Amino acid sequence: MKITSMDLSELGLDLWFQNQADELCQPGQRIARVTAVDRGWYVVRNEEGEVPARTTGRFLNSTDSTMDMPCVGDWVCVNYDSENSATIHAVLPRRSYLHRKSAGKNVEMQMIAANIDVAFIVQSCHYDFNVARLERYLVMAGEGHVASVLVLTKTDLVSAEDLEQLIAAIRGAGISTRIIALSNVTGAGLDQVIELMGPGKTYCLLGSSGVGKSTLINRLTGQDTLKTGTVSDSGEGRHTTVRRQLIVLEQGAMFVDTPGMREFGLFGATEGIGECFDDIRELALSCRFSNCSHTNEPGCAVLPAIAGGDLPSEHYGNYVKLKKESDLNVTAYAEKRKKGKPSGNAGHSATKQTKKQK
Ligand SMILES: Nc1nc2c(ncn2[C@@H]2O[C@H](COP(=O)(O)OP(=O)(O)OP(=O)(O)O)[C@@H](O)[C@H]2O)c(=O)[nH]1
Ligand SMILES: [Mg+2]
Ligand SMILES: [Zn+2]
Repeated sequence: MKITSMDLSELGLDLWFQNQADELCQPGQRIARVTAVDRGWYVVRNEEGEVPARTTGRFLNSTDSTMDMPCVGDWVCVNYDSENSATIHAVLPRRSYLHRKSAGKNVEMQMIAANIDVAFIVQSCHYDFNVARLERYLVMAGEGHVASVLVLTKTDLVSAEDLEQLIAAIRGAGISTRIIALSNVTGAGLDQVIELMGPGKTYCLLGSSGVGKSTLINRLTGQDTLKTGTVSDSGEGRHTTVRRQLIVLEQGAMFVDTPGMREFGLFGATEGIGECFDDIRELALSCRFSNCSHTNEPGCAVLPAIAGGDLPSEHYGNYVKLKKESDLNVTAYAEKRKKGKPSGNAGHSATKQTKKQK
């Protein structure tokens, strides 16, 4: 059915999603965007405002993976049951997504957010900084077709020299992603975030607890929209943010705040790894054997680059580690599904699930 949605463009709706909606939404249903998720409850927003929503039993029966469930940023077909409640009937295919394997041995896959234009990968200059973890986030974003910007917060707590060293460590690892260093306290660097924001665009903040994700959004809204929490003496956050939430700023940009996560796994991230480690990918093209493992093969182009200092060995080590982990998790997940215990899906399968509903 045809749905007019001029105003929804301010929430990020464009022709691509509109076409999916025309196909998937049934007569009487409308398009809305999921702006919050909290244990089985949702909040959806359209041109008129936000209302709480639930999924239908039929929708639940048609999903076979936690990743098919609506997540923040999703576009959905909804019925407005009354002025202040709605039911979700279908999730439109995702153009981009952020997903992860939760920490630990279990193979649980989880959607973090959907239809994100840019991921702000946030680390604090004070205690939290870790290049290998930055790379892990970069791979996750690249895999889901989300562009990345690195944000270093709390510059007010370190010296200019310390900050320079952190940036040098990032560049030294071969990461060329844009870096914004800022202080939520003094406001220095915030203009660079504001400059980057575009109307109708959706940004997602990712990073450990306590790095200042919610504080940054509060700075941008100019109000205490979100709850923030103090950190321990060692800089550890207290997991103040507990739900994922999409905030629409007055300037027109949208921000997804997420609960802090320190450990998370990757799965099926071959494309994201290739993108983040494109220096290694490029070198490997010159290896004599196309299936070179870069461990002991003759004619390997990667090993001499490491030996010669052109390729930082930590950067390479992290590449090997992430690749192995991602492949292992895909295998473990496939095994689990074979045993008939579905709980996630190694792709963004909203397409499959919504098609099935038709
Ligand atoms: N000095 C300094 N403190 C900051 C800065 N940004 C945030 N903080 C403080 O750091 C603490 C944690 O900030 P939050 O915004 O709650 O951190 P968060 O990343 O949202 O944490 P979670 O919700 O737990 O994931 C708060 O006490 C903030 O006031 C900054 O740039 N400089
Ligand atoms: Mg927070
Ligand atoms: Zn090689």
